[in-house]
Amino acid sequence: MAPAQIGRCRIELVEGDITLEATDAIVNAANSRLAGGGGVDGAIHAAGGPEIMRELAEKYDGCPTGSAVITGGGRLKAEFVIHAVGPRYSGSPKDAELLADAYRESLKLCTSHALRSVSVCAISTGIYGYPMDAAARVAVRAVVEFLRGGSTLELVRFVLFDSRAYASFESALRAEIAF
Ligand code: AR6
Repeated sequence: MAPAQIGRCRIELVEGDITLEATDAIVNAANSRLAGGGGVDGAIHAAGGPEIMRELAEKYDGCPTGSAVITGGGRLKAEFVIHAVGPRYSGSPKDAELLADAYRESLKLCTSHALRSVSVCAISTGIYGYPMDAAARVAVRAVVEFLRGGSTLELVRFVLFDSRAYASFESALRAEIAF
C-alpha cells in the first residue's frame, strides 16, 4: 500500500528481512534476559556479529517485558539495534498493554537518540505466539499514537517477514489512518 503520513513521519509497510534494513535503527524482538535466541533475534545477532551481545552484557542487566534497550548495530547497516521485549501471548488483556509498551519504549529511544528512521518487526508474533491480526492492530495503533505526539522520526518501516504478516499490518494501518 502507499505510505501513510503522520505529521512529518512516513509509515511504510514492506515484506522482507529486517537485518538488511539501512534505517538508523532496527527494532529486535528480544527476551527479558537479553540472552539472544531464535527468530528475528537470532537473525540479528548472526548478521550483526558478537559486538551486539557484548554491549548488551556490559550495559544492561536484562530488560523487563514491555520495555526496550539500545545498542550499536555491529556489522549491520543500521547504526543501532533497539532490543524490545514483547509479552508471551497469554490471552489476558495485559498482553496488548505490554505489546504497545514495547513499541512505545522503542520509539522513545529513537527520539532520545534523535533518530530519523527506524525499522520495526512484528514483536511477539513468532515464538511468543501473539496472533498476527491482533498484534498488528496493537502495533499500528501504538506507533501512530506515538507519532501523533511528535518525535524526531521521519520514517517508520514495518518490516514483515511474510505475506500473511504484511496483510495483517496493511489492514490494521488502513483502519487506523481512517480515523
Ligand atoms: N526479519 C523480519 N521479521 C522476522 C525475521 C527477519 N529476519 N525473522 C523472523 N521474523 P520472533 P517473538 C518475524 O519469534 O515472537 C527469540 O528467541 C517472525 O516471522 O522472532 O517476539 C527471542 O530471543 C515473527 O512474525 O519473536 C525471544 O526469546 C516476528 O518476526 C523470543 O524469540 C517475531 O517473531 C521472542 O519471540
